[in-house]
Amino acid sequence: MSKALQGVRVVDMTHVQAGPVCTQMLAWLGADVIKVEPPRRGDVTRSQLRDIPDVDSLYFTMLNSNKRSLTLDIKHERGREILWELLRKSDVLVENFGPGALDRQGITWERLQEEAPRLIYASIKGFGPGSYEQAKAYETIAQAMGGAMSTTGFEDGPPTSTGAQIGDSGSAVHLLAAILAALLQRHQTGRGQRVQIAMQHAVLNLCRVKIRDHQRLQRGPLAEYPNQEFGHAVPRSGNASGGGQPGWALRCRPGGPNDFIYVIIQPHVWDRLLRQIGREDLLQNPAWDTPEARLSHLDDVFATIEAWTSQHTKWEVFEQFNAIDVPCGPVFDTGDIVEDQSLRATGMIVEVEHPQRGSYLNVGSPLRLSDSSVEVRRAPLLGEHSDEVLQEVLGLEPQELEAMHLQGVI
Ligand code: CAO
Repeated sequence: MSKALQGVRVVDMTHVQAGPVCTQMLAWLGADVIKVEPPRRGDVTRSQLRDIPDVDSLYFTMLNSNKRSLTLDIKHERGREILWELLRKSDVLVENFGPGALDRQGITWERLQEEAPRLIYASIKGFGPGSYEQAKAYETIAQAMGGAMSTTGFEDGPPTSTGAQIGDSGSAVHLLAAILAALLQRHQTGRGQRVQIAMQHAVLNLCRVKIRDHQRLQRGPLAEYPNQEFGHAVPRSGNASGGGQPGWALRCRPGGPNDFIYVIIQPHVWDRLLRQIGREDLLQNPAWDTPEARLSHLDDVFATIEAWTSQHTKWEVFEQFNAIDVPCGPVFDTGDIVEDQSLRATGMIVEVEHPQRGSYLNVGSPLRLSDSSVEVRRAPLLGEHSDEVLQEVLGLEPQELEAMHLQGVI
């Protein structure tokens, strides 16, 4: 079967999380992703959070599948020459170094347009042009500055980061969309273009509803929030749904840290819900009957449902509430995720063989295309494809490769 991005060559100068997640998706879609890494050390994540001594970490292997690895010292003159040759023969360059890192090596947008006019030059930085432009950024910094942290957590606790990597992986998804659009536009114009994503912007894009609520707040308290007091900014609202229908995480049996189910109250299934939890006595009670009436005592409403859910496991509640069409979701802990049969069966959790670590689990591709299937292949070892890539793409001779190995260029 052909792949959506077959024939697209990507020079992947990404590191850590944000960039690699984007190029991993390009690779899943069939692009030839050549990860260019500093010789000897490679992407810093190869050796971060190692669980097995001297073996590429899961941090690296889970973010770099389906790629080829080329070691190349871009601070060495010959290394930079090789990089330029590669860029002239490629479609996309992706990088997420700190501000100015590639410029310092003479790899500028101006020169790229001259040397490789069809190349799409894609970057992730912490921030867009302006006051914060020169600052480096990591996941939680983007969460802090994009509006996520101040709105996450409980009212009486500190700003909280979310486990979902919306700063890094969230930026990666935005960058993917932008690169694909640029590839499409190149069909019309014949030209590449500069593609940039700021992590702060990506997080803010994901916090859109909180800015909606900020503006609503200027006209009065937010009735659907569980909070009693409101200041000038949107408060942390714990597990409130944030949408038009109220929701909350409710305790289940046996009461472990993740024995919770998230339940949303849709008005048209409210009666069924009351019957299911044995509270027919509340049917037609004016204080409980309409969404507006319930809004003023949501704590009480959810405590009433919880009195029933806490007698059942989250799986039992899921089954019984689904049977009556009540939207709900058990809180999956990471053990639940990796053992879930439907996630395994649909390829969202896949087992991959690795020559150094044996088998490991990877999160598969959520991108489902009927004409471009994804087979997750293990991440490359450092420099595993250096000779292969330089021979195949640039036609370098074995003697030249040997000399470059000796000089430490590759
Ligand atoms: N050969 C030789 N040198 C190489 C190389 C290669 N193949 N690839 C990269 N390098 C060098 C760069 O030239 C640069 O060197 P200089 O600093 O001397 O110019 C250096 O490696 C990388 O610099 P950096 O600023 O990117 O690295 P850092 O560890 O200090 O900062 C980070 C890391 C993530 C904070 C920074 O890269 C950043 O802000 N990136 C943009 C935002 C981002 O993507 N953050 C997501 C991080 S994931 O949580």
